[in-house]
Amino acid sequence: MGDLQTEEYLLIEKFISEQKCESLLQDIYKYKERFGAKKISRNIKPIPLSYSVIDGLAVQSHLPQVQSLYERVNEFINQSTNQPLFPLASVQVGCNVNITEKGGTYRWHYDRNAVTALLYLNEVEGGEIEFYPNYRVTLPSGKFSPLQSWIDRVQQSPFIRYGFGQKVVVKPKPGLLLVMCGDKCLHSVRPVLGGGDRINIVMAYDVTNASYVVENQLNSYLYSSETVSASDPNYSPSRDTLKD
Ligand SMILES: O=C(O)CCC(=O)C(=O)O
Ligand SMILES: [Fe+2]
Repeated sequence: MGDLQTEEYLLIEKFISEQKCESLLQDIYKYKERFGAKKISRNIKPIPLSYSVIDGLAVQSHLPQVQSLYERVNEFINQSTNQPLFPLASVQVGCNVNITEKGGTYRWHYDRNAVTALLYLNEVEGGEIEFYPNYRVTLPSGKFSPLQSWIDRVQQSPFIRYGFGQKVVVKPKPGLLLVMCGDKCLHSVRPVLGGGDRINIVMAYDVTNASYVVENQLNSYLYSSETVSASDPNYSPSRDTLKD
């Protein structure tokens, strides 16, 4: 097995079997039929954020199979890192199911947390994840400062990405697990072109007691349909959130 410190990211085929994927998909569809999923749509350029999410609170109370995978993947990751990682303190954010319909995409971003595991449950046309492993130039002063936002914006421009980045493209497949340093690895999802909804489980981990300056703003941006400031809080934390 690879080591996350030296490998930059890990890609594990058949982390779970096709039957297990089927069983998870059935649970997810049943949940969605009964309770629905929150549709998130933010018109960002060049790639909008357009998908539906079942958040960690719903996972914890209604999707025990998904919740136990969050724990199993945690154990797996801790075999390949020096520093032990934990589920996020925020249950809502820790483990999500993303459902991306035809035409849906996920904008360029970094995650707030250190390590993210993406478990794909099915295959669709399009919907590839694109990422630049360990691409981010991070300031020692922290991930959420205004200067860091500026660096992130510059690094996200196509010119800098094409010139300096080493892009990896991964096509979703049932049972495929991708583990990456989500806060260092710039990533986005290409449009889903057909073949049904793209469904994956997004599992977030971090060192113990990790806290995020952008927490509240980012949560309403990612998990609610309410109107938030036009800019992306991952990149531009407002003065208010910086005071926390
Ligand atoms: O669905 C994917 O492949 C990536 C999703 C993602 O980056 C996220 O939810 O933070
Ligand atoms: Fe992400």
